[in-house]
Amino acid sequence: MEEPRKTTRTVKPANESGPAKAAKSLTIFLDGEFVPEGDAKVSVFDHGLLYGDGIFEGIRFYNGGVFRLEEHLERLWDSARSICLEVPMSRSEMTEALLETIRKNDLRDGYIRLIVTRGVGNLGLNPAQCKRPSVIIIATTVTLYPAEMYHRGLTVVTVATRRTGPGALNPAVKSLNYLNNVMARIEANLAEADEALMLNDQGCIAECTADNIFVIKRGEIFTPPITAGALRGITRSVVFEIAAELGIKISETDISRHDVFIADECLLSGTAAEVIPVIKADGRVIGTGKPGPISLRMIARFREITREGGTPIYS
Ligand code: PXG
Repeated sequence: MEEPRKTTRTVKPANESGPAKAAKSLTIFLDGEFVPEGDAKVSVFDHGLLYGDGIFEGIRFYNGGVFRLEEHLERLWDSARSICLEVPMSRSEMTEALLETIRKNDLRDGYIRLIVTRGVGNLGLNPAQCKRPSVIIIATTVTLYPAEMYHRGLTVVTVATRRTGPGALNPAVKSLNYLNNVMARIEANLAEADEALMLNDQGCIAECTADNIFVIKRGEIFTPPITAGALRGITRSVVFEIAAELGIKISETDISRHDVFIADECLLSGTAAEVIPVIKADGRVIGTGKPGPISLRMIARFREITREGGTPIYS
């Protein structure tokens, strides 16, 4: 019998990532100051904690350069505008704070979590009571899925928890309110799958809990449109660029579970997961059961692109 596969997605603090960094505490940017992680604390009256009222970005840096920083900041500001939150810094101040946080932690490759909460208010949910949003920046190392998962591929299951519809909370807003996705993640864990396929209210596939999805059929790539309930993933946009560069047709279209079952190949994209193949969905083997040729080319090119350029951290 096949061993149940452990789910391995974690973004660990640097001090858990290996003996070399074991003693090092992270330096966190918190409301304009750099503080040791032990002192980086927010109020119990912060509405980010009380109500999930806030927004965030997960950003990677590779080889001393921040990957697609402008796109991430643009999405952060869009999320802020959508929820009537004013980011208490300019874009250039944010960029400098972010780069300085990485420098203070002496990192060249890693992951940034940028969070803007509504800030301290009272116990009522009215954000008008909150005087000033809080900005938190954590720069750390990142633990990927183990390298073998990129060769072997992931398993996914469709979960009963539907992706929040745009009429409730638009999934394009990268808010601190991830309970919808957390519920889906719990279902995937219970089913011992690596990720959860989330459907929208119409029963079409929206995305996974922290990744966008692509299916490949007869040499073409298909992905759900943003209107199906997907986040406008930055990694997703890189997949579009690579497809164009490789001359592979890519289009946005509604995708059903059936389309995944009969696909030749399937891929997920996300900042932490990068581009990773899926080889099983709801117990059905996808294609040959091994990452296919387009997936492998996509992953290889993605790796190259991440190492070229990016916003320089140290010059
Ligand atoms: N869909 C959702 C719902 C997401 O939260 C993506 C797609 C991929 O977007 P990007 O821009 O990263 O290509 C996300 C990404 C993580 C993590 O650690 C990522 C996200 C949220 C929470 C954790 O991978 N967002």
